[in-house]
Amino acid sequence: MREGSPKTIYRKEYAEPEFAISRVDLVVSIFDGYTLVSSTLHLNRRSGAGTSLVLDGEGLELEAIDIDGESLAADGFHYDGRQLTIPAVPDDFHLHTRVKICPESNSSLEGLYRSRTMYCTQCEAEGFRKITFFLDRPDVLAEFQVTVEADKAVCPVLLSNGNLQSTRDLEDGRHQSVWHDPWPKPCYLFALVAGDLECVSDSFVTASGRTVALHIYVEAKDQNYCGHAMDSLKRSMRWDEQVYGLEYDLDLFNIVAVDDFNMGAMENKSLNIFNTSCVLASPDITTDAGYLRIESIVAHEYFHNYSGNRVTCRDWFQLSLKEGFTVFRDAQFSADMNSAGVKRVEDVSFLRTHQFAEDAGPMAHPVRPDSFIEISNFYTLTVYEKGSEVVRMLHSLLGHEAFIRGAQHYFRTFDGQAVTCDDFVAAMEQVSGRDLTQFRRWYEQAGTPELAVEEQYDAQAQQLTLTVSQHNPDTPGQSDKPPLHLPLAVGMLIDGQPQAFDDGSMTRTLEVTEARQSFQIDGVKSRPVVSLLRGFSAPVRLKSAEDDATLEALISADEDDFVRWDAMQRYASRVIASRQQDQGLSPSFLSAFGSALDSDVDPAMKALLLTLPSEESLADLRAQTDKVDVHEIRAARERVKAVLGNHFEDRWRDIFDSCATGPYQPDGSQIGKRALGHLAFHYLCYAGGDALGTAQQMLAKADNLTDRLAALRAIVCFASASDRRVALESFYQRWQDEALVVNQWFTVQATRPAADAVEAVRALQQHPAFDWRNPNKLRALVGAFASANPVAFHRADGAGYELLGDAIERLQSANPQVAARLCAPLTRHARYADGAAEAMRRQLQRIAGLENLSRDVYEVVSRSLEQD
Ligand code: B3K
Ligand code: ZN
Repeated sequence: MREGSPKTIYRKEYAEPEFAISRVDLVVSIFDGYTLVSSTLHLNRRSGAGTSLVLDGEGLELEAIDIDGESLAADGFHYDGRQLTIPAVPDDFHLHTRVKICPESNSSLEGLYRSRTMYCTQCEAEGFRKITFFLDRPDVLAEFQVTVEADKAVCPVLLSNGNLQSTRDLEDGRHQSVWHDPWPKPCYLFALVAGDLECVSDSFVTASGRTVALHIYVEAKDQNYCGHAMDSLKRSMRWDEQVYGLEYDLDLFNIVAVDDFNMGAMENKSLNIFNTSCVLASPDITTDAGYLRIESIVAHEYFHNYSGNRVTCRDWFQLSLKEGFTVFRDAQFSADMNSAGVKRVEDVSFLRTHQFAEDAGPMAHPVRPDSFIEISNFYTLTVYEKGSEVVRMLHSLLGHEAFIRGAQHYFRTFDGQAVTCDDFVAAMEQVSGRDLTQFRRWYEQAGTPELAVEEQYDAQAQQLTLTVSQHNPDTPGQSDKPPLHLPLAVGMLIDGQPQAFDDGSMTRTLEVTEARQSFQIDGVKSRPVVSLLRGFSAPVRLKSAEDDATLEALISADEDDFVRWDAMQRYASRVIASRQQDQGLSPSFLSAFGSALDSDVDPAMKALLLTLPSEESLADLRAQTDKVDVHEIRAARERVKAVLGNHFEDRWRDIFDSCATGPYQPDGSQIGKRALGHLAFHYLCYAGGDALGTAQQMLAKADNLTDRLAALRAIVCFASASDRRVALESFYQRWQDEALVVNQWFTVQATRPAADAVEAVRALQQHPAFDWRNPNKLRALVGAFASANPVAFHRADGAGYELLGDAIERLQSANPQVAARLCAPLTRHARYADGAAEAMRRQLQRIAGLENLSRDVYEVVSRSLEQD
């Protein structure tokens, strides 16, 4: 275990900073093997502050320090490797320091580091302190001027935030660029890039007629892969003007692609840095899902320019203020650009499978956490995805028009400030005149609320009564929680047809505020089938006991995409859990499935409807009442798939044939067709016939990665070991120079649902294309194995858990953030039966016992073990 317990930080202990920093002048000089950072801060004591100044600074080699030009004597300051303390400072002064850092040996990928041939930064949340001394907290906003210097041949491109002021050549083949950002910003938005990069350029004319230069910087080999990101950026800029009235505020917007990056992308002011996997696109290296993902991430980072940069967070507990809101904004954007129904179902499916599990586990926390040891551990599904659902509920409660006015009021009121989630809700209250006091509990209470709805129909009075009960389960540190305020959107079917309410509307939103509450609906002419939680109007578990006939009616006739999909998921989950498949599936389920097959929805939605609930979501359901046996779940699900594959074989074949597409286009119509065609092909693999022959043909003639991977996956899962090896080897030979495709190749093997995938993953860790320093490769191989291969990960002898334990041990001090994320599957140990749970805990204990355990991993592991 690490020495001394790391300190927990509490939200309630927030105190304003003692000093303001109005201006920062940095000179960053990059040399081979080390970098010098010279900083001049203009500081002002705020009223009531003490005499001493304490700055953050992690692992810096301090070479010089002076105040207003006077060098400090050795006893005039103290630096302990984490904080610099100067006991007595004036009220208004300039502090100059020079430090030496080593980007080349920075494997945490936080602060300034080297990735392949380029240098780049990642400062959010607390990486700036690894570059220079500062008040590294989001509520200190300063104007930055940055001079970057490096060897001109090694790093011809030198970038930072804001506008380029000047460039000039220096002695010894070096050069410099000076950047100035007029918008005061917290240091987590600082960025710097230096390297040998190509620039792909375009421009955008804003609503008010200003021309903004747009640049995407990539390695030369990737310069043909920027078109999709550039188009996505322009669409995002236009959308934010049209929907929120927000216009870009500088004349330059840069994106840089980097291969070694801990997450997807980062919204640094005017210098977004992207993981290559979230920006580069071409039919050969990007799947259909990848195209959509890139569009939404480019939009997300761009939207942060207002929701995050112009108005930022007061402290890191408020992270969802910018993240939840921005995820909501990017989801609105994607819904507008593509199919809104498909986007919603995909988002809900992701949230219910992964965020619900987080909320039910040891790391459960509110959207606005109360405490943390390491903030990097709180970039979670709860803060992002549940946070977005909370904003979506505000949107439903207020209506679109009032919500947008509220957002505009928020941006105007708090421009240039660091504020709280409460400020956001208050802005919404002010414009709408609504009291959102109870609604604020969504920010405070962890856990997924459970909703049960009882229906009563009075034929005489033509009245429907819905009685809604709400239960908020206990989570670590929180019990006896009061009810939440939530919108419950409902609709009706009568005689198998959507039915309007007496005011003519098809959907009515009930506002649930009590633990048990009845709603009367008048003018209902006969007993309806009730369609509940339309659009997934609140992030709750709906505990309903619909009979098969109700589910079938919803599947075949409801107007709401989510409800129809959810009814199918419920029905299929019930069938899979019931072991009914041993005797063949019931005619009523086959008829419901058949009606989904026949339904008149677009192909993308049909593909979602006909996809069985994932093994993960079945496990989540099972965990509500019992211990989870992943092997049993998989076997039952596979049997259902086989029955459906055989029963509807001719239909699948027709669908497969009719979904053939022409030359590849990543547009909505082709993407939907491919999704449905691949699903049909997948079912056909269970129906016998010559599915493998089809897969070989598909692989040979594919003109895009989506088809190629569907075929390769089928071969890897269903063909003999020797055919599998041949296909994998030839795929690798063809694509070995495309790192992003090789990552997919790793994932296909890591997720092969067979016990010996453990050995295969161990062998691939020795493959020349694998690299322990590269987070994409770690996620593609080790992450995918542990989170998406339940059969192998939960192998009875514990070899899967051990593989993950070994990887975390190897990584945890080199890259604490990535290592802490990899722990997630082990933290779910309480879900599983004794033997498995015990073996998972053994790995956690072993990690807990490591020397020099990083704060990140310590927090996750210790919280998971506390749960016992
Ligand atoms: N704000 C960044 C995430 C930073 C993560 C730091 N560990 C990306 C985003 O959400 O847009
Ligand atoms: Zn974000």
